[in-house]
Amino acid sequence: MLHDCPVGANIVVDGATNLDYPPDLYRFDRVAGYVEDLEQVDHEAVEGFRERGYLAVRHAIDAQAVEAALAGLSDLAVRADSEQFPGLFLQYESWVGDRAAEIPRESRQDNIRKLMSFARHDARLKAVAADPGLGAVLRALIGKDEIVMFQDMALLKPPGGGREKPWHQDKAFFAIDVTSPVVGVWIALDEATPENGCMHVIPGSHLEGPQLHFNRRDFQICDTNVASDRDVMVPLPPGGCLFFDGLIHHGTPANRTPYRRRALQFHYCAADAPWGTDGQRLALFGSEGKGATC
Ligand SMILES: O=C(O)CCC(=O)C(=O)O
Repeated sequence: MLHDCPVGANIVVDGATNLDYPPDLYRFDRVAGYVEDLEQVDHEAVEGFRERGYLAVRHAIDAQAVEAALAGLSDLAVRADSEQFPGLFLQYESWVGDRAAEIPRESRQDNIRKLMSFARHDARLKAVAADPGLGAVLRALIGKDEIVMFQDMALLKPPGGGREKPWHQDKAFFAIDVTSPVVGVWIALDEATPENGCMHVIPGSHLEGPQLHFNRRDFQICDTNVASDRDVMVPLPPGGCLFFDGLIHHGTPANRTPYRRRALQFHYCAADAPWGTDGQRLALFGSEGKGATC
């Protein structure tokens, strides 16, 4: 395991933009295989997930659910206000700096990078998290009948440089016992393309155990420790989804297009999964991750 992460290889200098990261950190020449819809997820697909650490489904939720989710997100972005929506968390893009209060409500959506803990505030978004078809696949992947969603977030990656999410493992952010299965589901609401920052994964990397993460552009795997030569991208149409293991190495490059790339991401575990302490998480994934959110 790498115990150091040279800052020079991870661009964090003052004045760096969202587009400043090593140009060869992501590969754009290999695309994941897919199953067409949730009903096609059979024993073989579940076995493939165990082996590769991910399962891509081209059509998971229908166009009506996508429209409803987008309307829910737009409403929340406009109305977000911590008194009205306790627990709702907004993270703005770096270009906003300390000017968040000056952004007109209608333009917030194109300046927000992340909106967290929304499901309890909007029935349209909650309906996606509770979709029975997604639930059936999640139960099969987790291997338990009783599962819980423990984190919900929307990743908006705005047009014109919405920032990269550097390579990471999601379990680096959760104090769940590291041996308990965690499955994330990432649902495209706009078409997710190589140009606007679709998901990238390293197949099989979930079997390699926890990796040290470092606070560089984010709490991330050191750029020099990423197996970019094994990178597979997962472009998706709106309504398509990616199920992925909580230990798989994954990331998304910046949005270099003038179009939105909005996605929902939910994390699930068994209802009886044991949770550990933050200290145990930091001991496995790196002490620089105190207070980090996925
Ligand atoms: O949608 C994105 O840009 C990145 C999502 C992701 O991998 C995460 O937040 O853990």
